[in-house]
Amino acid sequence: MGTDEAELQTLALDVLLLGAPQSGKSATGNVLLGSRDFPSSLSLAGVTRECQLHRRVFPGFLRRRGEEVALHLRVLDTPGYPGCLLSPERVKQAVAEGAEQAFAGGPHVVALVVRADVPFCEDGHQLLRFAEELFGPGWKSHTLLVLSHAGRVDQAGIDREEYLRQSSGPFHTLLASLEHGYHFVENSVPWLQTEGRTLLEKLLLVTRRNRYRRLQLSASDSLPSKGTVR
Ligand SMILES: Nc1nc2c(ncn2[C@@H]2O[C@H](COP(=O)(O)OP(=O)(O)OP(=O)(O)O)[C@@H](O)[C@H]2O)c(=O)[nH]1
Ligand SMILES: [Mg+2]
Repeated sequence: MGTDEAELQTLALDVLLLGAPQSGKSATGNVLLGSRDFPSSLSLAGVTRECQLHRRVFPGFLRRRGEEVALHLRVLDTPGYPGCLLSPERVKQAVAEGAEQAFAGGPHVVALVVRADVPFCEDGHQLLRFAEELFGPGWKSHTLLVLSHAGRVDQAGIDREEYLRQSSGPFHTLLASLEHGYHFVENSVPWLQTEGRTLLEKLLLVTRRNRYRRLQLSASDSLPSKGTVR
């Protein structure tokens, strides 16, 4: 098989997870990979202290021109922002370096993980500014809002879409500003791969709409350098 042919039969998807501490970033990464590769647990201190990359190949994930295409998924997990133990500058530097090392040219898509069951307030604003500082204003066109803890909405007996329609303030503004919308996940389910499949498909759709262009990091002079990080 020639290189061109091999490339036709594979599809790369590089996903960057961003979110506040304990929002469910690592658990969402696990759902995407269908594994428990990323350490994920309840913690007051925050679990993920540095970026971590995991990958998985899904043979025959989709069909193209009658041929099976394998999905080559890479997921970069990151420390939460704004963090409790690491300074904002430290997290920014870690994420910028992690993304640069993991993905030549940047990720295809950002999964912005936000808890569906808690209000989106000042921390949320800081998170959005963080994404903008990392990638510039173009970040929104490469981002899918991933609403974790969806089961809490279900348990309250509220229809998920209705729940979002009732939102107001900063969360409503965020929702309205993201052209690719949102996706609910319930990361506590035992069948990770089933829960992850629809999320993967949505992330691929975002990537396809962007014609597989990557999201480039902002020029490094607008990001903290090692010497300036406390
Ligand atoms: N019920 C429920 N629990 C979740 C969900 N997502 C994450 N959790 C739980 O929330 C806690 C934190 O999840 P993590 O995946 O470690 O979150 P994180 O954002 O990676 O956390 P840090 O690395 O500490 O920033 C864990 O106990 C998870 O099991 C979800 O969708 N539903
Ligand atoms: Mg984590």
